[in-house]
Amino acid sequence: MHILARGIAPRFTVPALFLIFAVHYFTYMTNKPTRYTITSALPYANGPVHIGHLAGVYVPADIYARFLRSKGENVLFIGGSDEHGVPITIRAKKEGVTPQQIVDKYHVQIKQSFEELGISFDIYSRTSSKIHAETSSEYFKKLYEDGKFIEQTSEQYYDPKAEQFLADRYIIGTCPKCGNENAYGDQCEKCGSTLSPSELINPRSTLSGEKPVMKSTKHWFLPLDQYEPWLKQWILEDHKNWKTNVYGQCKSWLDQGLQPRAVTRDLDWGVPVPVAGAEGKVLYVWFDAPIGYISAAKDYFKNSAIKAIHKSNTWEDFWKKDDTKLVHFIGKDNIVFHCIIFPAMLKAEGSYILPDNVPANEFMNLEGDKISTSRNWAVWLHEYLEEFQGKQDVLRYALCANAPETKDNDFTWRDFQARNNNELVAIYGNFVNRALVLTHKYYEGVIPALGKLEASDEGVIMMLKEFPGKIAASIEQYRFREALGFMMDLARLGNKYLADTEPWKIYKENPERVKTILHIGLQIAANLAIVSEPFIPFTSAKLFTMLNLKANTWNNAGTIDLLKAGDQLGTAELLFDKIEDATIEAQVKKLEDTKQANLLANAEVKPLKENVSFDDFAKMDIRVATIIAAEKVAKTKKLLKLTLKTGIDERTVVSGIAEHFDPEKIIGQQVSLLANLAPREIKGIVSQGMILMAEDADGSLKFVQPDGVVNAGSMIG
Ligand code: B3M
Ligand code: ZN
Repeated sequence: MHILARGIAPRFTVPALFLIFAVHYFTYMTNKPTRYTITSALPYANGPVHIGHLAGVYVPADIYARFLRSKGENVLFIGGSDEHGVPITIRAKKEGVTPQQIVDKYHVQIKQSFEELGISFDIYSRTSSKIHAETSSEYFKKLYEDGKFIEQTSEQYYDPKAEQFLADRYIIGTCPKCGNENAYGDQCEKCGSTLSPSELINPRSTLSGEKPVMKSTKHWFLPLDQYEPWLKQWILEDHKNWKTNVYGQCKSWLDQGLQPRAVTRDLDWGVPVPVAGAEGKVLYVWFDAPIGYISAAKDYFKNSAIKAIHKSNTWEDFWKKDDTKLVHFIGKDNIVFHCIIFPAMLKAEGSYILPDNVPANEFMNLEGDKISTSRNWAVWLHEYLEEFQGKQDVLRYALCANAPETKDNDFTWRDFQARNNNELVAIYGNFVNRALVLTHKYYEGVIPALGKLEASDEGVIMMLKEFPGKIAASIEQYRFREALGFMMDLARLGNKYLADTEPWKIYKENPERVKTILHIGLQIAANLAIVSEPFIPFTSAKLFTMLNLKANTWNNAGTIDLLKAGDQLGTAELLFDKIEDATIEAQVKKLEDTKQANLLANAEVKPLKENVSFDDFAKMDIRVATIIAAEKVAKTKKLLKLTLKTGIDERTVVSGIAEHFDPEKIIGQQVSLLANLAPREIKGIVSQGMILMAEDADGSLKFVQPDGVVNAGSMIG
């Protein structure tokens, strides 16, 4: 009133003031959603989940959801199994079971392992459910009736032997972009290009291995080209704030120009196309799967008790109201589907909101190699949970600390060990343990009162105040690694505070001072319990119990009012323990065994050469020789000059093994020498003979040598 009376009132009319208010209110509303719909990619239910999925999608999504809930926001966090698509039918065929049996098995396994890792879905649904069949079917029908599709009959590959059209992964051939001979009809896994079956060179059916024929079939297409101008505006202009990897991929798709995209397939596994004349056809898996997010919300709200948690909202509030913020968590291979195709579907339907952001991650590699299900090159979640019981948070922490947010990253077991031992144990665990153990020791676990503050206390209290806001800002911008780093900095702050004030040293001479120090230390630990909850929820829960901390949320953090002097703490327990070298070595060994098994399985065995006569063989003089000197041939990469003792002479042999052996280390070794091979000049050196080598599947070389030392010159034959 005062301000109005003094300054503003004379210059602004009432309608103008209202306008200012309305604009502010509007910005407030647009900045601050009323509710959040958070989706995470629906994993195909044809195999277990691995660390790549977790680091890329589920760990960040869960951090985001937990953080928002801690802030008191109204959150619907959606997950579920993607149970359609060709990979599932192929797998079923291979195992001689039905597709339903495959998805039943993996849906249960995946759901359970997510639960054990603490991924806090409100609902984990599935796309083979009745509610999803209805929802996706109605969705298609609406677009169909509104004339949003184009109908096209075209020639497609057909396998006459299997009597089936060859969609997507039923067809393989050579990739036109990179030459990979085993590219799928929808994608080349080697170079990542999205393909259509007609682009494959030398196509073959994965069902019969035969060359397919062309046969005409009718399908429905979503004319993406019609949405191109709108998408260009919506993404390239209105969403410049999207992550650069996401924005960049979208831009490159849009720059290339969009084509109509078939949303139906000739298959017998999926949601039947709900229009006349579409017998034997189902919805394309990438049409029905994202609608799965919507079905999941419906599925969830079927249970009326649920509504209470969500402020009496309905599923529609989470999907159709403008003050709902929709965020899709996905991996980079799903960007086009979530940023271009699904938004076009939503736009075509007309009554749904669009994603506010799609913070896709890049890929997590494993020990320097791309994660691969077919090569079993992965750390599988269900195995981890079994082998590292009670260590869910260590995996969550290591994956977030190393998350592939801006570029592909590498998970190594050594890094995992270091994150645990040097960070969780040495910083977080150590700080909390010191604060609690000392309070138990000096005050029988009763929280001491805060006394007079010194400058160091005030400094720490001031810094503490900044943390919740700083961590929140990073999470809100999907910078989870950075947020995790700040969370750990708070533990560092606590650690340093205790190290600097040394309560254990001054307890005897100054017990009053120690009360203040431990009071503040415990309050920092309580703050840590709150702000670490999104990242390491199991640890946070333990810490809540140990501190006897009452339900407290993000909004209370940043102060030293979380705990009350005089309250009793719970028992102190170690939050983390050291992971020993032997544990890590066992995991590394497991991966090495996998690598070896893959090599053997894929080893190409050379075909047999033509027969030779015994006389031909007998002409060869093969004998044991001992290496007495070895050196690299100057200016070459591959050549070693060997001096061999052959029993009859000492001679020089030039051998192309320099990349495999250290010259100094092979002196004294015995080798097999083809001694009567005609001499040949190599790089100016006369080579008299050739030593025999065995080449392993991985290209490594080994000497062919007697299994014990024999006289140089001993004949082989
Ligand atoms: N099933 C694809 C994938 O795992 C997938 C995602 C669907 S999200 C709607 O890459
Ligand atoms: Zn390729």
